[in-house]
Amino acid sequence: MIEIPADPFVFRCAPATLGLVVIDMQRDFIEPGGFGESLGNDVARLGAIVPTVARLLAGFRAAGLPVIHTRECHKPDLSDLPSSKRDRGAPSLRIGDPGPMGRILVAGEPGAEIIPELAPIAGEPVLDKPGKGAFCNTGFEDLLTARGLRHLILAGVTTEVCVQTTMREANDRGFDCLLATDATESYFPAFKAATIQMITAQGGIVGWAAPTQAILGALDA
Ligand code: TIU
Repeated sequence: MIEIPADPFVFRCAPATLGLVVIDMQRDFIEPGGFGESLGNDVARLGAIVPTVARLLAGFRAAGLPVIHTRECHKPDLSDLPSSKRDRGAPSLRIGDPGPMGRILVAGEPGAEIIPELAPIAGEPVLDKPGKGAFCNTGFEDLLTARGLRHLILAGVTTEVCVQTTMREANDRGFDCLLATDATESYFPAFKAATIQMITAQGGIVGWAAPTQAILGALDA
């Protein structure tokens, strides 16, 4: 049994049902010149968690536990991009436009790739998702179920957008989820803090939260 000291109480599961989901650690969000910056964000904050996400990944790999990566991106013909998502607001670049790292958030373009420091290894699924959450128009639930996974550790960016949306979607589908608090980040510090609070409030209404060291310590034990 794996027991992770967590907020609001211990997160307990059998190793066979536990997986790590790393959300959208893509160049478009983390490196200058990509989608995140085009939305007016300071992307430097997100790069700071890369070593911590790498430690979490290494711990799961060393324990022989499954890792799943996601990427927010769209088909080159943009047939999976609702106009509501493309046309929102007045960004300097829209999804599908040519940018410094290829077409913004389009599958196969350099900007849509996971940053090299956190590259998936052989056997780790990489799920392309057109939404903020990982369950919208993907086979994510089937992928998890086929592997017998019921307990998920979530990491990645951004905390209140794709990570929180995925965590809420998973929670509603019966998965127990724990957010790795130092392996996730937001362009807005207050939003990250609020997300952790709203997830763990009310007895863990959405799930659990714990730092990477607590997770790795439980995997080692
Ligand atoms: N991956 C993800 O969170 N997509 C976003 O667009 N996040 C923002 O915070 N903009």
